[in-house]
This record gives sequence, C-alpha cells and structure tokens, in this order.
Amino acid sequence: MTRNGCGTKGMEGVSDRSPDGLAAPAPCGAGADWPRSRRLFEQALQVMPGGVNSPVRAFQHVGGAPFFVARAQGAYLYDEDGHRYIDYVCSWGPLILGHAHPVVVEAVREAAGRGTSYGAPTAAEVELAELVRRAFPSMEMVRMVNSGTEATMSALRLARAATGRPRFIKFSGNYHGHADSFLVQAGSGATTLGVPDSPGVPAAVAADTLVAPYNDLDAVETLFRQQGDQIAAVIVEPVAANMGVVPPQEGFLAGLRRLTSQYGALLIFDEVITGFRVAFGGAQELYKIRPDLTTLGKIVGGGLPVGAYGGRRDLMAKVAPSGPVYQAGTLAGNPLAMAAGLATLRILAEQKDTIYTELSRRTARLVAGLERAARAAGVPVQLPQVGSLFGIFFSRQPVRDYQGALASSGEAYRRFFWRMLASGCYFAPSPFEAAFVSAAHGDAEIQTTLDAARDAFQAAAEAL
Ligand code: HOZ
Repeated sequence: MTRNGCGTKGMEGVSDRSPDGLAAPAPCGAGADWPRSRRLFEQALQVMPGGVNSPVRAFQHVGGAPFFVARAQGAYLYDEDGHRYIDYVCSWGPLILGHAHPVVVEAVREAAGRGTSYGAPTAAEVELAELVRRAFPSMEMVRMVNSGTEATMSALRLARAATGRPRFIKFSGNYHGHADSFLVQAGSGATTLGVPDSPGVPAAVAADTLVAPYNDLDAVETLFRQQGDQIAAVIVEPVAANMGVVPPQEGFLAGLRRLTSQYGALLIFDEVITGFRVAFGGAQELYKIRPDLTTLGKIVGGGLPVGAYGGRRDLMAKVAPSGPVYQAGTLAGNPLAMAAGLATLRILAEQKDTIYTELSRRTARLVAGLERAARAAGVPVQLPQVGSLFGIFFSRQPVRDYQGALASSGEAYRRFFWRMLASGCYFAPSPFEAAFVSAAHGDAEIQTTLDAARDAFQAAAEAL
C-alpha cells in the first residue's frame, strides 16, 4: 500500500491539515478493494436510480462503482473503506478553500444554532448580494436561488420576457444545468452518459434552443442573420468546463458581446464554474467583458446549495415582485447557505490580490509536471488551464470545441483515472468535466500527484 503522509501548508487562513496517516488504496490489480463502498452501492442501487443523486458520480462510465465518502478535510477525501484521496474534484468546483475550512464550518455551525430556515429576509442575504455585486459590477441586482440549474433557467426566462423573443443560442458541449431548454447537445454528465439530447425534453421546447459550436463566431453570426428577431439571448460558459476545459479563443467572447448588442439580444455568462474561480470577478473580470446577465453557483455557496442570477438593473427589475417575471423558492437565501457563502467570499475578498495568483502558480506547476510525465510515457495530452481550473484530454490536437473534446481518447482517460485513484488521487471520472485545485492543495500534494501520474500515463499509453 502506498502512503501519502505529507502535510499541506495552505495559504493564509488555511491551516496545516496534515493527514491522519490513513492509507491510500492499493494499486488496482494488486488487491485494491472497497468492500464497504461496494455494499453501500448495492444498497443504494435498490433505492436510488443508478445508486446516486447525480449521474456522473456513479462511475459506471469508467466501468466501476464509486467509493463512498465518509468525510473530507483540506485537500483530502476519506472513504468508508479507510482510504484517503487527494481531491481534484472538490465537489465539482465549490471548494476553492478546500474541504471543511474552519472558518466556513464555524459560520455554518453558528448559523444553524440560530435556526435552519426562516422563509423570510435576513441581513446575510443582503450582505452576500452586496459582496457578489462588488466582485461582479455587471450584476447590479442579484437574486439568490438554490442551484446553478435554477439560476440559468431563471435567467433565460427573464431574457425571453425582456426581449419578447422565444429562442436562444447555446454552444454544443456547454452545460447549463438540467432544465429542459438546456439539454440540447449538453456537456457534463449528459455527454458522459451519452444523452446530450435527453429524452423527456419536448421537441417544441428543444426547437427554441439554437446550437452553435463553441469558439465559432461565424456560426453565431449566421444564426443571428437568419433568425435575429427571434433570438432572446446567447448563453455561454465563458470558459467551457463541462466538456473538459476549453478556453475561449481570442476575440470569441468580445464577438458574442458585439453580436448580441447588434441584434438586440442579451448576453448571459454562465459563471457557475468560473465565478470566483478564475478570478474574484470570474471570467468577465479576466476577459474584460460585461454581460447583461450572469449566473453563479458553486463557490458563491461555499459548499452549500446556492445559485444566483443577476445583471442589469433594468432587467432584474422585471423579476417578481418588482416586476412580472415569476420565480420563487422556499429555501432561497437559506441562512446556512448564506453563512457558508459569506464566509468563503469574505476570505476570497480579503485575499484576492494574492490567492488567485498563488492558486494559478500551483496549478501551473501541476499541469507542467503532468505534461512532462505524459511526454515521458509517449502519451499525447492536452492540459488546458485557466487559473486553478484545468482539464486533461488525451488528444494530439488542441481542443477548441465539443467535436474536439469527443474525439479525445475516453479509454486512455479511463485508465488514467483508475490508476490515479488507486494511487490516492481523485480526478473526475470523466474527461467531460474539469479538475479543480484548492487553496488546501500544497506543493506536497502536487508532488504526490505527479509521482502517481508517471504510472497512470503509462497505463493510459496502453489504450493509444
Ligand atoms: N454536473 C456536475 C458537474 N459538472 C455534476 C455534479 C455532481 O454529480 O455532483
């Protein structure tokens, strides 16, 4: 059995979370076993579809069963079988400060003591909205919801209401949650499981979803030329992170801004993943584009279920009760969720001049090391990185769109994934997701990951 006995010196405000000496799993084929997780999964399969509450967690697409998590701390996940993993999934993005950050945990504990839900306004909601607005000046007004899916479907309804137009443009391989309108050539789990156009979405609904290839401004312009008077909005992941990671090419986002303005449509940035991740003010700060509407999720909730949408004051004023566009939620602005979001954003706000640079530096070190390991194994790999977000494609060509992502080797990724997991490093179980580095991932964790990657790339090479 390998042991990852290294400590983690995190950044300011992130304490040393030295692991407790639990073993990483034995390498696959050399006695690796997850007996308790397997038993739990068998039970789960009886009561939950696919044994999980969100599809990509089931690991079925990588030919196995998931480990069940017992707890997490800092950069580490601990499973029910006593194994420890360096976690690059980070709950699919929210945990930029790492798991169970003491300040966040204390804030939630303290809030819980004052009641878990009121269904009435609180000071924390106001403070969180103000913090969001400070980070994202384009979000002049904000509405809190419970998930990224709620945020995107609400933003789309608002865009349709504001423009009086039914259609919108999305990009193939972008994922905006699981509302009907967005499950058309959708990335993330929908692509992983081979259902990018889900059954159950009425054809009439899907007909209003126009799809263009990511990074293809000409295709967007053609749609506008043909149907401009019908198009309410363009929604885009400003850095695509649900088909692996695909950064926007030079001029793409600026081109979307220009075209939407020219045709009287709205530009919606889905920053559920990139918000507070690639910069404090998200991709719109990084690329200096001001969208009309923005959707947030993940980090804004500090690991609790929160989404948010917001944007131009004149648009947000149309949302009920100040306007007629209806949207509501019993648990919206939930006090526990607000406490976790506030604790996280306050830390990020305080450290924004250093934390993002440091996260990028660590991620760049990891990515450069992975590149070297892949080269040594003779494996063609693309490792696009934006800040502390990166992806791994087994591909000779740089990936610029969904077709490119689909053309990468899934089998090589599968082998890489399992070998890394067996060495105690947890990456997303699909190439159509992103890897996340948190403030709790120190140089020691990165070195351990790079040591494991040498073997994992050798395993991947067998598939190519
Ligand atoms: N759609 C999420 C990742 N992009 C998956 C979330 C989960 O399975 O927890």
